[in-house]
Amino acid sequence: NIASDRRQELKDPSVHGEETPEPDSASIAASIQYHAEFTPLFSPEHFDLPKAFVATAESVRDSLIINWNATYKYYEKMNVKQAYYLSMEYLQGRALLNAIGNLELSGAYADALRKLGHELENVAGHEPDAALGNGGLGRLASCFLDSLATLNYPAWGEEVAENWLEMGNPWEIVRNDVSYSVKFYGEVISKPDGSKEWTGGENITAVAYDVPIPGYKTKTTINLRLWSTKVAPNEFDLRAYNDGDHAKACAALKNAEKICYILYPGDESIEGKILRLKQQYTLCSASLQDIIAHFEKRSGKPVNWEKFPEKVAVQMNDTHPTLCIPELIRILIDLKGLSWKESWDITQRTVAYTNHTVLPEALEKWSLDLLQELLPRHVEIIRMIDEELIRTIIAEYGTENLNLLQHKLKQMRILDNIELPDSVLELLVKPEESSAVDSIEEVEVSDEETEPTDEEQSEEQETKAKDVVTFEPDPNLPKTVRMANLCVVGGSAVNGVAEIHSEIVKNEVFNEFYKMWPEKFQNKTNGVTPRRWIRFCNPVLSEIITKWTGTDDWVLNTEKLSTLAKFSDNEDLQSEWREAKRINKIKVADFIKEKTGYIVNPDAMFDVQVKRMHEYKRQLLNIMGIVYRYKKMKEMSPEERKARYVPRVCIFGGKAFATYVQAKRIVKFITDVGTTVNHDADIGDLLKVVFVPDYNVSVAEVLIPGSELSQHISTAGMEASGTSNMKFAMNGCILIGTLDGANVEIRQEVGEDNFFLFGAEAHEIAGLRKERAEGKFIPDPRFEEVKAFVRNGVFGHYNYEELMGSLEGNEGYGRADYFLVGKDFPSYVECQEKVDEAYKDQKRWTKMSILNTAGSYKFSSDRTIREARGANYTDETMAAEDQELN
Ligand code: B1H
Repeated sequence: NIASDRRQELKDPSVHGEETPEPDSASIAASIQYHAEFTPLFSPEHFDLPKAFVATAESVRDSLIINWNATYKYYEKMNVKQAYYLSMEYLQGRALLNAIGNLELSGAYADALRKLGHELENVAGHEPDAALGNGGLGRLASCFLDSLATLNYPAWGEEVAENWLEMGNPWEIVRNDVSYSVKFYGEVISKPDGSKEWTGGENITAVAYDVPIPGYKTKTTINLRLWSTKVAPNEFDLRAYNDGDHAKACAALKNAEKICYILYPGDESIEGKILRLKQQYTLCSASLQDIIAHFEKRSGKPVNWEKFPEKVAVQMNDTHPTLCIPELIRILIDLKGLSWKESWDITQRTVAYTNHTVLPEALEKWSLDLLQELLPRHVEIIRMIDEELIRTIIAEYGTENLNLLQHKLKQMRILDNIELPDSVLELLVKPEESSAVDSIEEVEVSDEETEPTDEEQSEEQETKAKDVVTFEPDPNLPKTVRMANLCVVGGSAVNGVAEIHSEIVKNEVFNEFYKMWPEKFQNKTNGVTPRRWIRFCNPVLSEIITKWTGTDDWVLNTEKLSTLAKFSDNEDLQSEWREAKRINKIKVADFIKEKTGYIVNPDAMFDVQVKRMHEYKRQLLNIMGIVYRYKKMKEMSPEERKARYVPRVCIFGGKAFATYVQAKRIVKFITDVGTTVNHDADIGDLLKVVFVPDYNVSVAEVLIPGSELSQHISTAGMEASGTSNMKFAMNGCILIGTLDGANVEIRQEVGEDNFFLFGAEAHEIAGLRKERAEGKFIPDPRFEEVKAFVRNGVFGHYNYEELMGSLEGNEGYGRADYFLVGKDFPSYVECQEKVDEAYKDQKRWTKMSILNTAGSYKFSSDRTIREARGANYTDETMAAEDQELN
């Protein structure tokens, strides 16, 4: 196919005009020296490591800029459809080794730096970890950029930047000529010709900072555009300044800049909420203005707006960039003069939405009042979209059965608990019947999204005869805007991130929408880049894989990994495989010593759970299991202990959201258990418990290659996908986990025998919670024993009542063991005993490990991106492009 062949041309340097000579170590050394001298960020005295890092990064950046300019020149020439990935988060991690690895210049850079007196590895270690995100959602965005560049697809990432670097960032390039004004507050004025103008308020300027993203073994280098905020030119109050009121004069300055001070403000306070909303809107407004300006430039005059969805695709990474829907409509109507109908149609065809969570508390809702104040014009537009939706629902279900209609509206409307527009009310009530619709009564529809939405049951609910129906809002409930509903309605597609998750999205969370628009719903199982997550973070294993698969082609075509399976019993491979793991474990042991002071034995099993701290991820189940193990060990004779247990190092890591108290209690509990167990002379190397501080991408790159058992133990149905599970499997770790998220597919691929499965399944959870709530759950005695042990103060006298109580549902602890730690505890500890058994047989364990790497090939983000492109970049799009070019 011609268009895709053209994409491939980018790999060929000749398409970029003059051949640039491949740099050698001498020219690289000269370039590094040049940057140390002429583009310094430090004083000139010593060429020490921080300085060597910056100068090296600047020299790499030069190479990237050449490819990057060529890439976009080519995309302009071809006038390709461009994908924009809008994300509030990118967890890029370090870039240096990744970039020179992609450029295939690792050897040359190592030589060059050696000439200058440094080791590449040490220089690279001085790069700060770019953590513009929280967890999986942000890291996924970064893996996608890597795959998009590697596969030579025209794409562009956008986000608002946190002001995260104290030393300056050698990778980003400020574009002072690319800036847009972003407005907050103000008012909407209706003009005589019927058009609207949003004026006044507070204006800030968003400035573009670009970061080049290189692909692997290709010249294609795409862009990550970060938006920084500064005060708008006429907002600085010079008169106040001159009059000596510096505080007043500087207020606008601070106000603009604080949007980028922190990644995610704690949102308990109203100030935190406003700041977060400003961040989201800044991303959406600056990006949409930028995307539209670029489209207009390419389109020439007069602009053919009809073509917009053929040239632009906007993918929203969760609901955080939802405001790009009303923002696109606002620009098209208010600034470009299109009609509502045209603008709404263009928007729906341009935008698509990825859902990453089904947790009710994580589905974003904004207070209508807050939105109204900050973005009054957008609220008008959202009301129009809501009305459009209501009309669609009425067209679909009629007005005969008002109970049914009320139920549908309650589930689907974007505006929650807000009166129907008058024009709609008129449709519902024939004048003589008007009294039937004014009394207030709640229809009995449960909001519990985890409840089984058995088809029959829900149909029955919908049609349950009711005497009176009301469409009036409840004055006691808040008026909110449901961002996920807006995304589903405003976009052309909705996807979940693993098969089981996409099923839950269709059958539970957005079931009403699914019934109306089944064709909108898709699955795109997550993936991770095999460059960063095998090739670069695990060079020893990579060498073995290349040797045994006969080529290094697996880095691009991970299907080749599956050929390892046929050697899984081979003794030579097995011993090389174990040796590689040991080398990586020693690195982990050194790292633990450096960060925590604990000394761990590299011959023990390394058992790891690293991820955001969250109750549904059940770090609490893991640590309760460890406490059980510890208690049993203490009850045994030394001989029995030794015979029964495999020495283990249990490693935890992860951050909690700033205001998440329960998550922090769990961290405290883990470190307290570590303090007791690690100093217990009876136990010695048989059990160590370590909490690694400051978990981030760089820490993951050390821990994952050196892990053996990896825990993915969320309450079934709650983890949308997980992505570290994929990274661990790729690196030959064996997973212990529930049937949740991508675990389900990983187990399918690596084989049941090579996955430690336990716990209740997703379809059982609602019933089990009900049983708990009714007091019918009988806890396992082993679980009772562990709680009592903790309460006895074995791990110190921190108030463990809050934690233990939450597992019982005592008065005052809210949802009784909502995450079912108690329920899954027995099957978890029994499964852990099987893990010990398996580990004792090192041949068996190594085979399982090899089969995990071999079976992980599906989880490359290249596969995810190819699937997404298949859905988006249709044959028609390509045919249109080809026609345009001919
Ligand atoms: C995921 C989030 C998330 N889902 C709100 N949702 C945030 C929600 O700052 N916020 O407000 C930040 C992040 N993150 C994760 O996405 C899922 O829990 C994982 O299961 C999934 O693998 C990952 C990528 O799809």
